[in-house]
Amino acid sequence: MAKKVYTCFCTAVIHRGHLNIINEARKLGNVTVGVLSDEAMIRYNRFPSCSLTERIAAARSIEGVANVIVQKDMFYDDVIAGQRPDYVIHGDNWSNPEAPEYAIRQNVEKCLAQYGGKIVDVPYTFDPEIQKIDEIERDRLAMPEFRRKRLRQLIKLCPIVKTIEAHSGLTGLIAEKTVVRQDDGRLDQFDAMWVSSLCDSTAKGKPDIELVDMSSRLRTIDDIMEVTTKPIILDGDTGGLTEHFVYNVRTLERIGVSAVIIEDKTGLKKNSLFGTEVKQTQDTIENFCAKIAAGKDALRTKEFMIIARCESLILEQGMDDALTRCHAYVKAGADGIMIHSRKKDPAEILEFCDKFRATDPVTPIVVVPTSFNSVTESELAAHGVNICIYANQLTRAAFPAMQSVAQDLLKYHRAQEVDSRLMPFKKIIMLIDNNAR
Ligand code: SPV
Ligand code: MG
Repeated sequence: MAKKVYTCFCTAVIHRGHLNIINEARKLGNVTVGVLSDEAMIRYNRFPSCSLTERIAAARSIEGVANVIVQKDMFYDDVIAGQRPDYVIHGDNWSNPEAPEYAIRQNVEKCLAQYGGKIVDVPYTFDPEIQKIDEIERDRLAMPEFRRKRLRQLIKLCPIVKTIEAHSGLTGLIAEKTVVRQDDGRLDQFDAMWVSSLCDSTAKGKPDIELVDMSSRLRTIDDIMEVTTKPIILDGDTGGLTEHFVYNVRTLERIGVSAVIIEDKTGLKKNSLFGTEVKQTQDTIENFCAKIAAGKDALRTKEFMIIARCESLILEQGMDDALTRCHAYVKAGADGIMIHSRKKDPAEILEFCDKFRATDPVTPIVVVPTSFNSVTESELAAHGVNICIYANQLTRAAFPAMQSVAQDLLKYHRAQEVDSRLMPFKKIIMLIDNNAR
């Protein structure tokens, strides 16, 4: 009987490298291709630039492929248990212990060993043409029409959309490229970026009081967009005057931002983390609803999201006020709500989420666990949260590191003492590749 050969594709475009694997696979037996699901692809590699159905059709169209299935997890356990292939064939790029995929190879080896199956490593095809295809794929994902809708797609696909602050090209690259191997060997990465008013202002040495104007914020967004593909959520502060907001949402929508979050405050906005220590005025429900409705009316796509941020818990107005406001904002057209808290204990936020979800099971909920930082993503997801924003940790990590190096340069009058704390330039260059994305 013909041997069974299995290979998994996590690609939107079939190129010479894949065809080479299929050719090698055919020499060994009947070939089944597993197409990695969207959910697994976004953690493993990058967001798919075409649908699962299209990827399945592409795999089916390859000569010599007998069978196409969907692989739902980046680990092969279920597929191997179901298919019991004699061989799993893969490019040898996963044999390098430093490679993020190495743990996957080890897992496959363990699964196959249970019944005598074997891994076949095919020399990885390094080819400028393949590299070019890969670059074109990434560039496509950076285009406004792909990037803008991606946040809505991620909300559907992910248990929780992990979002990290970015305020420059470099921090954008960290958000884009940081991939870690979890304890269980699976890979993970951030899904989206938050352009924080606090961090964007801080990077410019300015206070977070809506002083950094929209032109400057757009400049920051453009720097990030130049070198990334992941979706962007803009911290839109209060949204400003409604008459200006309607223009600004159109600009953001056109350039490919996915969402703006505006908060229900008026007058000189101060950062929420000051809470009631500084004077802050909450907008009326009517005014804020009118601003949301005007913004929604100005949009030209169904993709861009206007998310309403409620400051009732920050300003100690109580749970009922927070719930009343959020439901009203949704009624006015908000595509999501953000609820914020300054409490160390996440109980207040979780109580809000449970109560909100009791009457609204669908509207996306966003939270920013800066103060209540003991809460985990899975706890938040279990209480109905859709987007978790790590709003300022990169800035707060970089600032003390830079400050202490600056102090020690002054102290020692040479650079040797700080060297062990510095990243070799070679590593930074690897982050900033020629194609930038
Ligand atoms: C920001 O990041 O600018 C925010 C979130 O608005 S917070 O600082 O927590 O208010
Ligand atoms: Mg802000």
